[in-house]
Amino acid sequence: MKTIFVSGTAGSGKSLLTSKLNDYYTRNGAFTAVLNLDPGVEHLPYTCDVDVRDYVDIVSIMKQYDLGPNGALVMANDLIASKIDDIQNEVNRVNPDYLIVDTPGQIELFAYRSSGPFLAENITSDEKTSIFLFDGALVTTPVNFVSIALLATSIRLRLNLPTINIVTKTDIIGSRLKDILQWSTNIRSLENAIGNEADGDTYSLTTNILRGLNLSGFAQGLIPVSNVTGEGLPNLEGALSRILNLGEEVED
Ligand SMILES: Nc1nc2c(ncn2[C@@H]2O[C@H](COP(=O)(O)OP(=O)(O)O)[C@@H](O)[C@H]2O)c(=O)[nH]1
Ligand SMILES: [Mg+2]
Repeated sequence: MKTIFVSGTAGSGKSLLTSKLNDYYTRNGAFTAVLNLDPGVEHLPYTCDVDVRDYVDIVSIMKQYDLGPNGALVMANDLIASKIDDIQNEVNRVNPDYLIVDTPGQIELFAYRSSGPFLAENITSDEKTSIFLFDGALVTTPVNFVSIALLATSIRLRLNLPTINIVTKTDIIGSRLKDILQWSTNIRSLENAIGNEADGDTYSLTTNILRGLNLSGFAQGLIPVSNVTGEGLPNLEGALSRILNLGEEVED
């Protein structure tokens, strides 16, 4: 089994991508399963094979511990780690070729508390990787782009997995996609764009962060993906395959 964690900011398209990737692999003859790790989600665009909500229930946590929704979400995310044996047993029963893991809407609850890194480390799998979603609707200015790139790097640090960075919602951002893709590979063009947008403290902070990110190997480019039209999914599958299968791709 190979495991793919889908991470990114709230609303960046994690759940929709999980669904599309699941369909894509299935259409191409691979046996996949989906694990939902979001204890707070109400509607999902796919049918879960394994669902953390079967083990952690937000409403009963709110009642039992007299917590509001935010406190209950924090607690629910922390409780996920204690359910890893149950989750692993269920995954083993399904025993897919690929397990796609949809992570909680609020990425900081998953990645910066202990449960996310614990799960990423301890789930038993031949290979593991993470996809980080840059929300196409958010990264339309160079300063926002660098902020999200910093977050992507920070999440990579926390989950400690090889990471593929993608930009989503390419169907709604039109010609801005061209700039975003150029910024993601050409640090100089990004620095110039930052210079046009920002000055003073914002300029120096953004460019200094960028240089640090660059030294940590950030400028690998983003794979453009639309979860609505499916554009870019074959490229994403290819990139996943290079990490998970040492280059062998599923049939298209
Ligand atoms: N146009 C467009 N909308 C998208 C795309 N990906 C996600 N969405 C929409 O963005 C919203 C949030 O997506 P969701 O998958 O729930 O994000 P999550 O919080 O990261 O799991 C939903 O309304 C999706 O339909 C995309 O590639 N293109
Ligand atoms: Mg989601």
